[in-house]
Amino acid sequence: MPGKEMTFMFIKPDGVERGLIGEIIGKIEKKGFKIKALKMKKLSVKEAEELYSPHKGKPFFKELVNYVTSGPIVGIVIEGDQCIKAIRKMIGNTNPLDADPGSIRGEYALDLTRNTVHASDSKESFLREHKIIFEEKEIINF
Ligand code: FUP
Repeated sequence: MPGKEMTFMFIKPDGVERGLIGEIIGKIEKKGFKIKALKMKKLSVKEAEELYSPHKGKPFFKELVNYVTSGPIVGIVIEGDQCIKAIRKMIGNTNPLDADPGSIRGEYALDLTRNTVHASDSKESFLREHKIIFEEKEIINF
């Protein structure tokens, strides 16, 4: 596979609360991508601030950290051909009202903050973000 790479995604508290874990993971698997690591956890404030550190100082930062620590999330490491770009396309625009109807945010979300999923937007983001949730030994090679 020439463009094989990994990306990081997590299902946010609204997605977990509404019982969308299976549907979201199902979409990733049906697309042909491989799940390499999976973990449900409640983020600490420190972990959430680290995850969203590029947005530190922005007016929505505190609300975002409060929200993302309000309930459990499901972290996912995904592998496949050009999966960084492909998964970003599958999750849709940040604002669910602008997300394509077939995308995860387009299908399941209405609110800019409670927008159901996150996915890394670059290799650098993947490398930084997945380490907040996963240890390297938790990524399974098979
Ligand atoms: P994305 O990469 O699509 O998750 O979008 P961004 O990195 O631009 O934003 C990070 C998170 O901040 C998004 F999930 C939504 C949230 N956000 C707000 O809550 N309010 C805003 O005004 C902008 C973004």
